[in-house]
Amino acid sequence: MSSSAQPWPGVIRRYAQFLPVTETTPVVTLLEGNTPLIPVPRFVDAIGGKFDLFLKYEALNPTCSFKDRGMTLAVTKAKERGAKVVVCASTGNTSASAAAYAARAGLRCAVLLPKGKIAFGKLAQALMHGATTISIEGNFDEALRIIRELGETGLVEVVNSINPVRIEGQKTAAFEICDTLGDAPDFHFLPVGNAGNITAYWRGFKEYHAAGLSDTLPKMMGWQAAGAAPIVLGHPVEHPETVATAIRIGNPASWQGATEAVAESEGAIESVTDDEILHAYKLLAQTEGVMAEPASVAPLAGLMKCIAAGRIPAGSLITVTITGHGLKDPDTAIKVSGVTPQTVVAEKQAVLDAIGL
Ligand code: AN7
Repeated sequence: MSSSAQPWPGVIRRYAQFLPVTETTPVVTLLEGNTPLIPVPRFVDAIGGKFDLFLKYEALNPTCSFKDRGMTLAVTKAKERGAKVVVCASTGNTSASAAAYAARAGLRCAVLLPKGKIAFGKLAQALMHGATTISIEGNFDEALRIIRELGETGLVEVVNSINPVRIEGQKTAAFEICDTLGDAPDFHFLPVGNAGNITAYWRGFKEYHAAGLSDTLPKMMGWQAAGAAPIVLGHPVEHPETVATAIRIGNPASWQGATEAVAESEGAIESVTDDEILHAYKLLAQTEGVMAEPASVAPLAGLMKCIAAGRIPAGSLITVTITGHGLKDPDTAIKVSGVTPQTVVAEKQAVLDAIGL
């Protein structure tokens, strides 16, 4: 590092002017944000695209998902208010992030998870950071209902995105994209589960534009899994199902924010099947060396559909949020790779044979 370089201070200090903080706010940070915007030309070639595509690789946040941007602010504000216990419902990533930031802040944390539907890495994080980890015999939507009820008791601080500061923190990803590209992209693609992130990005792009820090606004393109697509269907889904457990949500809390983002930006929210998701999952990993969790590649599956339908003008600038790391869900990765390691004797010739040389 040269002597003039400033170390990255985390998203609250970097973007304080856009966030509900003051000089005396006790910032709880793991130096989240400043994630890379990775060009993926081999993937674009593989899907027959004629445009520039960049991945906002949020897997490189401290707990390996985009949730850290909102959680740094949610836990900071909880601490500022003197809360002792933070709670959330989660399909996995929010709980991992809440558990980590609560540990960092010295607060207690309790997380409610849909039993048996949490990717293994995410569960490991909640347990390892010392959160009280509770499996609900029900899905995410039922867990969130209980969290709302807990919030009303006044005993706990809710750090789900029904807490508005979560969305405020998450909008910083849109700022970073504009800072890196010098302007907003033409399209921004991302997965939609509880719909907080699409709401946050749209707010971020609009605020940067209003502040004169970007000249254009992107079309917001949100993607749900076909078995958990309430916004696409126009009604809640009682029993959501998808391999992309992160977005296995039937009644999104930020439904209205998502609908507004799409209407105002002239974008869309549509769905992709689990097969389409898993195809994009493997293709990205094998053409670019980028490993994403299944929910994170729903927008790439969606982009492939858009190309097939001729909806992407040649020369467009497109960004996609890769919301979580592929290592979060090692079981799905091993299953989808379709191979197992070969065992051979410990001899050079056996290894050459195995490689096919
Ligand atoms: C990897 O962790 O809802 O539409 O409880 O983990 O803002 O909900 C996770 C959501 C996309 C959807 N990609 O974002 C939770 C949770 C990944 C995610 C989403 C989630 P939102």
